[in-house]
Amino acid sequence: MTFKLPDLPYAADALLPYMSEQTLNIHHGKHHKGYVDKLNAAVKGTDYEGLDLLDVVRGAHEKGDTDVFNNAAQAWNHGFFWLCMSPDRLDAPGGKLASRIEETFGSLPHLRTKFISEGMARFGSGWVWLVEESDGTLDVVSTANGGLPQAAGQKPLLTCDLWEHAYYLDYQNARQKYLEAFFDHLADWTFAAGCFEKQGDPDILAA
Ligand code: MN3
Repeated sequence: MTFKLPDLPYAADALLPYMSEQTLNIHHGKHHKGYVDKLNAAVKGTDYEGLDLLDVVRGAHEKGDTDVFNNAAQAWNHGFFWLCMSPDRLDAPGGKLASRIEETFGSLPHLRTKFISEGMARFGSGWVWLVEESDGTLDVVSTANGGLPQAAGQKPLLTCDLWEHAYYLDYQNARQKYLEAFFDHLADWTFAAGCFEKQGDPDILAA
């Protein structure tokens, strides 16, 4: 069994004008595919072969298998990231996630400020996440490189890719403009609310 590159859940031009077709094609077809291909090469003939992607991530994290971890985590992170955006998004979350955001951050604009500032504060490559802690409270965290919140026992609800390959063609060095566009025009609150309401890890193959 080998890991497969999941299809984008929308057309490559569906996120215009906030994310270009060129960015999505290169990001998905070259970067994401590269992580999947390198992961398949790295697990071939090892105990990781045949495991679910997140089990590979967890096992490699525990054993300190850096190459397997980096590629498995990046394969998972990108599959999750595509689902965190939608051309048919709602401007705000509903249901239980909406009330938990108010309880934790005070309001959606306060979460927005925290999400963007956390994304700006991450030096170099990584990811910014809205997560649920094990006690049910929410937080905004960032991880370096391929890191993901499950490694810290947190459940991811929403993420934005902070690697330059995610935004450089469209925003050049203006990471803040990219983060603002993600939060205001791309973030799929329906998906985040679904992750929040479901038990267990978000299923990146569910779309
Ligand atoms: Mn990326």
